[in-house]
Amino acid sequence: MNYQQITKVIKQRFYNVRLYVILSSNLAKKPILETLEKVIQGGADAVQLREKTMSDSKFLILAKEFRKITSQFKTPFIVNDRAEIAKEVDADGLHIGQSDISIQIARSIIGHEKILGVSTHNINQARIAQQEGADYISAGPIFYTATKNYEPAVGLDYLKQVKCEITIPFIAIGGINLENLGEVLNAGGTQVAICSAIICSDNIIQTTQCFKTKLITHTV
Ligand code: 3NM
Repeated sequence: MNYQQITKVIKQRFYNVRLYVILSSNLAKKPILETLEKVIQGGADAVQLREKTMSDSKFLILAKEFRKITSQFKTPFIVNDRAEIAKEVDADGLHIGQSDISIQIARSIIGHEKILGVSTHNINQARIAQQEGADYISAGPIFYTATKNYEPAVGLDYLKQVKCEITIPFIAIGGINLENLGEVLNAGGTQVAICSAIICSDNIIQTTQCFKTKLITHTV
């Protein structure tokens, strides 16, 4: 397979991503690269590096390490927010928020072969992201989360709306843990992004495995 074919396969694979784990070094209990290896071992289908306060130079070094490890395990690797770095380290994709660069600019930097994800908090944003060419959206925060405490929880109704209308993959996010995962699944959220419930847990591998098992064994 040539490079473009591989990227196409990764884009297709995003439809099958059940467990998407978001990693931030200021939240993780263990060193960040150890955390990364453990979430991959536990069965994460994709990972995102999200470092809101780190300098670009430090982020670049870390993103290169992430690229090495994720390539080894063939785990899709998405960079949060920093399009130029996503391009430089040849990440599989970029995730942008509503107040980051536009979808058009993001696309012009990373190209059409890479995955582009967009955070959405209401159905209008979801419609626009889909129209403008996002490969997936995140929908949330479903529940209150200290990880993004400035964004009010939107609840499960938003997820149900997205499920009815949106045709690209949608990832439920925000305050999801092993206790409330069932509610998300019952509302139609079969793809989830998890940060603190996994990276702050005492046993990262086991917690990741528990999420994965619940996700893949759920039947509607
Ligand atoms: N984005 P946790 S919620 C990074 O709704 C992020 O756009 C959100 O972390 C959104 O699993 C969120 O610890 C935090 O709640 C996810």
